[in-house]
Amino acid sequence: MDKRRFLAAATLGAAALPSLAQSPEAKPGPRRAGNGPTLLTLTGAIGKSNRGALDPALDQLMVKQKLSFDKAFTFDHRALMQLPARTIEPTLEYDAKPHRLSGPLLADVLRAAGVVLQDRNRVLLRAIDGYAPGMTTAELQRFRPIIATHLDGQPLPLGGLGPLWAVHDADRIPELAAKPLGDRFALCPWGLYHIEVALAPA
Ligand SMILES: Nc1nc2c(c(=O)[nH]1)N[C@H]1C(S)=C(S)[C@@H](COP(=O)(O)O)O[C@H]1N2
Ligand SMILES: [Mo]
Repeated sequence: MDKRRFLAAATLGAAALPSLAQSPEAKPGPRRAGNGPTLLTLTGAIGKSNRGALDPALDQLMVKQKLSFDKAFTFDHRALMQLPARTIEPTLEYDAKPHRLSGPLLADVLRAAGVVLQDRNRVLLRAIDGYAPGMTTAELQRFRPIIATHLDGQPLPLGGLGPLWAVHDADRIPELAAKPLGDRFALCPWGLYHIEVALAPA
């Protein structure tokens, strides 16, 4: 039971608990990692799944962006918050100021979906606007991006850089810090919602 539901149950009193326990709303969905809307869907070479195939009728954004999959692993905000969080403080190109960003490492998100990265893997990080940079396993290990959920302590908003932003600590990665500010974040999609784990041709 989450805190909000716990408080609601406490307000209603103990007598309300049996019916609350029976309401469909109170039951965790069998295929869901949490109770909130899915924020991130992983497809491709994943080792675990908690949802089935793309629904051509209802998965409208994914249909428009021509995704196709027969299974996926999804995270809601809470499932992402349950992974160990890392904080980085890169200077952002948008205002040339350092900002505190926190969230799980992309590597840990992949691991939670049962991905075992090999040298010839590529991950495609797809954003809501269709921007979809690919990263090789080597780049992933060099840049160690996080899936940021918070900026300066506030949840990242949809409409801004969120709800998720794959971003790295550019100031502390010499190969990136050597570039002009405007060239450091090309592999950092804001509005990230889908990750495809691909196997490069051998
Ligand atoms: N969702 C999304 N993320 C993005 C981009 C984009 O077009 N869409 N552009 C990338 C590039 S090429 C750069 S240099 C930086 C800044 O681009 P932006 O001003 O479009 O955010 O964000 C990166 N992340
Ligand atoms: Mo760019």
